[in-house]
Amino acid sequence: MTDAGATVAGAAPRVLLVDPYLAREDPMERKFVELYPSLGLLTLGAYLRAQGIDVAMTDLTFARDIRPVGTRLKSFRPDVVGVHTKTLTYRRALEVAARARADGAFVVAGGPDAATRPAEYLDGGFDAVVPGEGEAALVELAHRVQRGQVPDGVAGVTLRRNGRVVRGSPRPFLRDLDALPLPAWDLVDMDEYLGRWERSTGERRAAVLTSRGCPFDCSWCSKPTFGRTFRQQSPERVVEELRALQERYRVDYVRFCDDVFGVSRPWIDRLLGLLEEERLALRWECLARVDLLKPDLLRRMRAVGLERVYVGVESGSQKMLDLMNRGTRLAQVERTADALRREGIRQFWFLMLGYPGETLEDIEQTLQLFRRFSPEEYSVSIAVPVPGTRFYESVKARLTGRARATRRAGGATLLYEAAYPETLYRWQQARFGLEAALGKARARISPRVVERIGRAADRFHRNVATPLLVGKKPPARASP
Ligand code: B12
Ligand code: SF4
Repeated sequence: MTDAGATVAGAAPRVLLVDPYLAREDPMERKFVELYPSLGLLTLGAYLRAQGIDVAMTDLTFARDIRPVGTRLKSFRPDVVGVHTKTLTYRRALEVAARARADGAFVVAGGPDAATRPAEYLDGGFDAVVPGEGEAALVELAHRVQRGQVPDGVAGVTLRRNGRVVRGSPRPFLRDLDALPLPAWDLVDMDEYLGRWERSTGERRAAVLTSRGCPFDCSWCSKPTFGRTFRQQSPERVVEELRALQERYRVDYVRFCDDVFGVSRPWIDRLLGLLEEERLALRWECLARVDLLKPDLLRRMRAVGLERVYVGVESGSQKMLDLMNRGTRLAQVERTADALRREGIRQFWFLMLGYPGETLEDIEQTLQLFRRFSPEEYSVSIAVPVPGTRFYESVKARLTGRARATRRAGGATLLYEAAYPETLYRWQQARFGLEAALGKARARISPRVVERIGRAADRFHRNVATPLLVGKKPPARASP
């Protein structure tokens, strides 16, 4: 916890930002989640400050419970408490709201979860929700609240009036991301974040965002905050942020957190050129699309420190990629996977099972693709129909009624009546697990032994597991 933003005299509104994510409560934290402070809140904090607002932040990431919020409420006495929301932290966010309201603060929620279900946050104790981009909306709201006015009619703010949910008119997105100040890193305990990274990897890692939104349109993707808009900072502004992280915090590894990194080729060419000139000696990783990662680009990226790429491969069946409206081709997946291997860049594949239209044969194609390229890391999840997406609309009459995928299940819960029972998908997930283990074993034991184990597993899958879980044999062509 930090005490940045302590009381300053004057008439400026006082805003306390809260991240209600407690790492110790998150069963997946140790396995999957990489700890970085919320860039949304750090940017909001910097923007509010630049507008003359007094800002403090309570980041619960390393806390034991929400008590630090109470302490900060007493010392800072904010007019407004702004809480960042993710589905995972829903309950904690409501607790924070109750605590802050008890102290007389106006409580507002923002972030991806509140954006998808504002009414539930209003019913749960929040005074208002900012479902979209937060900067300008929060500034106006804070001034209104500080003057003792109800912030209804403020563009981009949703609240309840006489029992009805009232949405302010949409607020235009910020046009120039370069105009945003650098994130207010001092609002959180950067030493704790960086120290943890240093202890576990030897690197001082930080997250950086170069753009907002994504221009692509995958059918299952939920984009409640920025929709299909896409804006990016100039490469010069990105380098300024990287330099600041190096100079102030000795950061030597960066995760670019953009939904898709390097959407525009001229933009990425310019950034790589600057990184070459500046010789920042940073290593980095990003998430990108196989259609954008051309081999010559990967070579240049590698030369300026790219270590790892997350790629949304999703399926080994072109039919499924088309149904998902991914806009990618299997040939691009193959070309990219080959080029990544050649350049010595780690690849992390995202794969998805259970999307409507998928047959056992499609799943088999995905497994075969995985077997061929053996990515260093991967995640294979069961498709989650998120409200507001075309996928959700297409299956909403077939929802199983089981709430959202639980955290512990980690994408292993089937939320709608798909082609096969949940156990079949779980079994298929286990097959990918075995495949990954065999891929790693190839370096240590004879490839012939590895192949034999793979073939035995395939036979078991075909002759025992599939009939047992699906109730019938898969078509002959589905068999490898
Ligand atoms: C980078 C990223 C990460 C990084 C860093 C997370 C971090 N600490 O910031 C890592 C990889 C660690 C990560 C982890 C997880 N993530 Co993540 N992540 C993202 C990603 C790609 C970008 C987040 C970001 O920086 N956005 C840019 C900033 C500027 O936007 P923003 O945070 O939304 O904030 C703006 C507005 O929402 C609003 N706002 C936000 N908070 C508030 C608060 C107030 C009071 C107001 C007024 C406004 C406001 O104003 C901000 C500025 O305009 C998003 C997808 C996306 N495009 O947002 C997913 C996303 C946020 N992650 C998601 C998830 C599920 C997770 C995990 C739970 C996944 C997991 N594997 O376990 C963990 C949770 C970890 C945690 N600490 O909470 C989901 C959340 C969905 C949901 N409904 O909850 C998203 C939306 C992806 C998705 N589509 O599924 N994530
Ligand atoms: S899945 Fe990725 S590429 Fe597709 S729309 Fe969503 S953010 Fe964009």
